[in-house]
Amino acid sequence: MSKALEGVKILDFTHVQSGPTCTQLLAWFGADVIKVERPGEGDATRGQLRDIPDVDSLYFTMLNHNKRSITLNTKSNKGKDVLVKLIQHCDVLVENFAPGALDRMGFSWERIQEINPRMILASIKGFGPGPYVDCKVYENVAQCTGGAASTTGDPNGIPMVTGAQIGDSGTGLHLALGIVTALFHREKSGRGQRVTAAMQDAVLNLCRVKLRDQQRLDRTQVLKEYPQYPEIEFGDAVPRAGNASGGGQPGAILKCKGWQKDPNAYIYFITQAAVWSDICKIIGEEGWITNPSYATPEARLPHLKMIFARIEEWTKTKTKFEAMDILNEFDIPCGPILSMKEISDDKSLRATGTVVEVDHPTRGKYLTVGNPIKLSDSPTEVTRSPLLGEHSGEILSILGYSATEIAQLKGERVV
Ligand code: CAO
Repeated sequence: MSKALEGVKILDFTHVQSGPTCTQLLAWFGADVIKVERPGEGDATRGQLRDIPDVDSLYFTMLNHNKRSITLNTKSNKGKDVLVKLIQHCDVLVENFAPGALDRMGFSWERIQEINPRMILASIKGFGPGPYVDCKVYENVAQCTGGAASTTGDPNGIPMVTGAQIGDSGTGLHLALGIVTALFHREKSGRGQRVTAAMQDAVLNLCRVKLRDQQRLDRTQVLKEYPQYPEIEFGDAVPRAGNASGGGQPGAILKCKGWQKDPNAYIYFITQAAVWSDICKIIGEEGWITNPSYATPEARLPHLKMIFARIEEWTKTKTKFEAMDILNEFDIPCGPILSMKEISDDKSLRATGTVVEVDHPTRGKYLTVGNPIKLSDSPTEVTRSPLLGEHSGEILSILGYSATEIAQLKGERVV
C-alpha cells in the first residue's frame, strides 16, 4: 500500500524540537525526509539529556524517526554545491534556524526560488515580523509570549508553563499543515511558496479561548465560570483559572481513593448540564435536581466550589478507575489523571500504535509516541531514527556523485 506522501522529498534542516516534530510527521505520512546535520556533532539534541553514554539521546531518537541523515558542512564551498543539488532534488526545505541563519548561509528565499521554483520553503521562528523578529526562542519563551503562561496556573500563584510542548511541537504541527497545504496549492500553481509559522502565533492560536475570555471580561468585568467568581474581583486581564475549565461545562480535578499516597489519584470531573440529574443521583443529592439554586447551569455558577467539594466526597470513596467506570455508565464526561508510567503500560495505546516500542542499534529497545493521526489507507510504521550521517553516501550517490567524489567529500570533512 502506498503512503499518502510517498514521492514527496523533504530537505530537513531542522533541529531541537519544533522543526523535527514537523518533519517526523511528514515522514510518518510517507515523505522521504533527508535530515541535514553538521559533520561531527549533528543535531545538538543527539547529545542532550543522554541516559546512555555516547548513544543518541531519547530526545533525539523520539523526534527523528523514519528519517535519513546526511552530514554536510553548508558553510564550505563544496558543501554549498551539495546543498544546491539537494534543493534541486527536493520539494520542501524545512528549517528552524535562528532568524537570518539561512540567509547568512547564502540561501535566501530568492536564491532558493532561482535554484528550484517549485521548492516550498517552510520555516519556524520564535516571532513573526515586529519588535522581536530577530530573537531566538525556546519552548517556554513561546508559552510566555503566546498568552499561555499568564492564563495557566493557580489563581493565587505565579504564571505557569505547561509540560505539553505547545510552543515547539504545537508549532511543528501548524507548520506541517502549512506544508501540505502549499504542496496541494503547487499542484495547481506549479510554484512553491514560503510557509512560516511563528511559535508565539501558534501558542496564541492554541490559547484562542483565552482571547475570547479577555473580550468577555472587557465587556462584562466578570468571568462567572472562573474560580475567582463570586468572591474575588476581576482585574483587567484574564486571570489564571487553576484547573477550572473556564468554559461552558464547569470542571475540576477531584481527589480519589488513595490520594494521600498517590500523587495521581485524581479524576477530572465535568458537570455537563445534560447529565446533571445523574450526577445528583450518584452523589446522593437528588434534591439538587429541582432546587432552583442548583437546577440550571447559570444558578450553579456561584456554588461551583461547594458543588465540586460535595462531588469530591463521593470520588474520594472510589479509585480513579472505579469512578471512571461508574460515571461513564451515565455518559458523565470525566478522565483519570494518568501518570506517564500508566500511559507507558496502557495496552490500548500500544494496540493503536500511539505508544510504540522501537529497536535502535546502539540504544536497544525504547518507547516512543507514534503518529497520533491515523490514516486508514496510509498507516504509519515507526522506524528508528538515523545515526549521524548514516545515509550520506547513498544520498550523495542519488544526487549523482561518484564513489571517488564521495570519498573525497568525506576526506575533506564536507560530509
Ligand atoms: N553546516 C554549517 N553550519 C550550520 C549547519 C551545517 N550543516 N547547520 C547549522 N549551521 C549553523 C547555522 O548556519 C548558524 O550559523 P550562523 O549563526 O553563523 O548563521 C549556526 O549553525 C547556529 O544555528 P542556530 O542559531 O539556529 O542555532 P542555536 O543553537 O544558536 O539556536 C535556537 C537554537 C533553537 C534558539 C534557534 O535556532 C532558533 O531560535 N530557532 C527558531 C525558533 C525555534 O525553532 N525554536 C525552537 C527550538 S526547540 O525548543
